[in-house]
Amino acid sequence: MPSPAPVLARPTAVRIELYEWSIGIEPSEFPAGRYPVEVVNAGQRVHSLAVSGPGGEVETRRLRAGGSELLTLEFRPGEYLLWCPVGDHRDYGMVAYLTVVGELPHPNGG
Ligand SMILES: [Cu+2]
Repeated sequence: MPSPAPVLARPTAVRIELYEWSIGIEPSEFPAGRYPVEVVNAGQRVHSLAVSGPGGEVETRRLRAGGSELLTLEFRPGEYLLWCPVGDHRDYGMVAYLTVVGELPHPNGG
């Protein structure tokens, strides 16, 4: 018997770190739902974060080194693209993907 597919844990929050020159996401794969997203500039330069996916597109303000912004995003199933829209940072490697699986929970919890 094949073992059942692992069930991804529902995170309490998603943490995204920006630095030169990449983007760290923890976790980078999780079930659909609405989560707080903490975006932290862990680098030395000014960065910001743009997120594009099935739910639309959002962008943080520009964050100085050490700055952060808390977003609450509704993640729908599918692939999300994340990048830093400051200057040419995306070309330098500040681009990442995350995967959202499953279905959105029913609004009434059913
Ligand atoms: Cu940047």
